[in-house]
Amino acid sequence: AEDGYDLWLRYRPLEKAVIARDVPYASAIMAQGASPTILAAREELQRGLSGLLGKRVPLATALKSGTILIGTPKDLAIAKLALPLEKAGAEGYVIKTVGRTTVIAGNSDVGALHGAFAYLRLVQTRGMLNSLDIVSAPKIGLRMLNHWDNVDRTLERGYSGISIFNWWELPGHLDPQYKDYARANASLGLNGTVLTNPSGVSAATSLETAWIKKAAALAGVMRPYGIKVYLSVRFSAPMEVGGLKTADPLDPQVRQWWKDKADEIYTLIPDFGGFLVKANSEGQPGPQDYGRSHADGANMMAEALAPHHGIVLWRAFVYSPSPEDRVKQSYNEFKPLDGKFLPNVIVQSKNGPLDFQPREPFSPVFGGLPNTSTGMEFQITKEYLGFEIHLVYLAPLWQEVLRSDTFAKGEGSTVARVVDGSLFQRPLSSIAGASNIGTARNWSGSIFDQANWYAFGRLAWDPDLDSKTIAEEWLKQTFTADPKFVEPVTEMMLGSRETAVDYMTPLGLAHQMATSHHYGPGPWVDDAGRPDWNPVYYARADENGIGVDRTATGANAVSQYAAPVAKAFSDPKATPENLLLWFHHLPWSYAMPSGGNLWESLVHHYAHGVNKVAEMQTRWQAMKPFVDAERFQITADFLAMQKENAELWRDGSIAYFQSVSHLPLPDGVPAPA
Ligand code: GCW
Repeated sequence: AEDGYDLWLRYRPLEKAVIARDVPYASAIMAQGASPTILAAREELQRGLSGLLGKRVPLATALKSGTILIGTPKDLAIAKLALPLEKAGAEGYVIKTVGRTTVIAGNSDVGALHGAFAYLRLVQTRGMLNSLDIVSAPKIGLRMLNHWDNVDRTLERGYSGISIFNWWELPGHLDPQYKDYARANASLGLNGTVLTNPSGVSAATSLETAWIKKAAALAGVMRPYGIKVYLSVRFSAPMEVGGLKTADPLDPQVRQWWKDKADEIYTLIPDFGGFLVKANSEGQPGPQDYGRSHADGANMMAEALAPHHGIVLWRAFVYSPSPEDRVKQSYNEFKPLDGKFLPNVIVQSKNGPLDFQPREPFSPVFGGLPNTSTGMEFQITKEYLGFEIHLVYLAPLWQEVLRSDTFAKGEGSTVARVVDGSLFQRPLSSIAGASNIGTARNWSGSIFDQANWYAFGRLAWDPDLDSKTIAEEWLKQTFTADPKFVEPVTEMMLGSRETAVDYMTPLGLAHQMATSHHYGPGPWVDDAGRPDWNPVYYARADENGIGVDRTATGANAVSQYAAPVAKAFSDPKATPENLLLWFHHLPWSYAMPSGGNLWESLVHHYAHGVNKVAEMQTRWQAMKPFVDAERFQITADFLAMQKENAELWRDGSIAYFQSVSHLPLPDGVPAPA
């Protein structure tokens, strides 16, 4: 059944005419070398091509005309071809048609494996394979998923079942799904995975010896696929796991405990990636509990990991109840520490200064820390975007962030260039996505949420890729290459994020979701337990107007950006309309550059969002002939739910804002039910 388990690695037979015309030199597979990675590449090529070509593609033991040749220059047949491997880096690849041979090569076995997956992607997306001449290398060093999976297998902010990591059965039993997980990630070129949630006790438990052995078993499955395993660690683990009386990072016993723990981990997992840490954030313990700084905490762990070449990913998602605007706190905390982190520390910041909202400006941490390796953290799981139910393709959101110009070193200092390390010539670079994977047969809860996992991985490899290209690739591999399907559905995906912004948080509003679950609307909520969790704090609507003044006359968050950006955000006329209320408190009568006044525009955005969901429904119905019953139906059902939810967002939000603005509904907008 087409339940979505195969993800984008479906390898269903191509049309006969396409095979004859476009897939030459694939009659047999000749793999050079016998490492587990080369064997994995060979296995994938055989599996993929046999499926796509509709007949078993044999392995060859001698190079014949028409064969695929895969390996590294360690092999003489490949070395003598003078391939442009100097541009492929340690993990990239060359794919080149040489005479009547398709050569797939990397400088390393993992590079060759990435090339095998890239080649299969080309075949699946109906690329022209007659005279290939491709070189590709990842632009970002560490490309990883962050699982918010608890050791009891519950997921924090997961909407797709429970954790695929079955800790109870590990290390004794390796579920075959682990290998499919590794294949899927390797197909995108991801090279790391953090197995555990940075919040809560899992980050301590997983440092116990028995659990390290479980992680080691998973590392064994990931290793051939070029994926390193990392763990989230809890700052207080020396007390909880080690029985010490303190976790003070300047205490010699504590420092020794982390060193010993690191040594133990590396004995069991020689290529262990490192630690992810959430400290002094949302109630998690941290160095500030002892009057120490984030740098003291991070550097203690970095010292323990450095002899083993491990990395500390120290999260910048730090805030506490305070009179200071929440969106300013992360930058305020880390700016004074710029340059104080050891070389194997990465400060990992969420894309925006708040919390994975449908739209936020980029976080000023990007560009603000020239002497710190600054990693990107995106959220693949859609905590604030309708969970697995709403069809929201996230690549346009991520692309918007990556292409934002920080102006940190003048024009062209995009967030992407900060993250890939090139702007400030940083030794380390990283990008992480909070995973949306669980035990659901389709992995992500919905079919279209697979596209977000896919898009994250593709952007991690190349942050300059375009959302449209990625959507087309994914659709062709996941469903069909028929343009009558791919074109309309690509368009639907590309518009879907803006649609969600419209019915949830238009014009730069944020955090209007109901308390704690964050699914439905809650603009009226002012009793979430903490002022900085109250939706009313983020809209500040009253009879005079709406929005948060973050200019110099207000919270002055604009001051955290480079001068040209700060200048634009300080002026409502120069602020992009889609961020207007993030930076400005404006009267309802404010004349919008796009027409009408602020009140009318706001209401129209909500209504427009609902109309667009209705359009998505109609469009999907027309796609029925192209999609198998099961995947068609779950998508149709979810769109119907999304439509109802969007109406609730529209009606609830408008009703609340109207109760403070006391203004009549503009023409063309239905009165709330
Ligand atoms: O978005 C918030 C979530 C928390 C999460 C936190 C974080 C892992 O509501 O569930 O905890 O962010 O990123 O640490």
